Amino acid sequence: MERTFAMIKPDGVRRGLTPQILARIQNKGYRIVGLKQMMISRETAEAHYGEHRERPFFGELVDFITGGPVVAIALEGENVISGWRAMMGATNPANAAPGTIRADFATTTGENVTHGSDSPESAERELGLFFGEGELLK
Ligand SMILES: Nc1nc2c(ncn2[C@@H]2O[C@H](COP(=O)(O)OP(=O)(O)OP(=O)(O)O)[C@@H](O)[C@H]2O)c(=O)[nH]1
Ligand SMILES: [Mg+2]
Repeated sequence: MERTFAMIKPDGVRRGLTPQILARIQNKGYRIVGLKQMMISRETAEAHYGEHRERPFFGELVDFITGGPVVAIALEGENVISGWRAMMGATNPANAAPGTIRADFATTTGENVTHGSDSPESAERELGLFFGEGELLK
């Protein structure tokens, strides 16, 4: 059984998409083992997106992700790391397959509604960044 870190980004929260996205997760059958609405500090945002530090859009990305509340989610399930990425669809909503979250709810790469860890290593790192010891269900 795998765990991954998922997030509803500020655009998704602001647009009232939280219930629909949580419903998709629960309809799929993933178990929510951590869930909180929160503001992300600049420090946490820069650590979370550290791999993109040298990219031209890094400042914009950090401004966006710290610009309003997000919903941080820890998910558990069989192959949930790739499964949640598949439910989100391609990074650029224009390339996302119909039925995916990014295809159904977003139009731009910069505001693409959700995040999902891209590997077991990222999942472990990001879960540790957003959830403290004892905060997640056993
Ligand atoms: N403004 C802007 N944002 C970008 C661009 N490329 C990527 N991003 C943002 O940076 C985030 C992280 O990029 P990636 O990690 O490559 O994409 P991803 O893994 O599909 O998305 P995340 O789940 O958010 O990590 C994306 O989700 C976008 O929101 C870009 O060219 N311009
Ligand atoms: Mg990524």
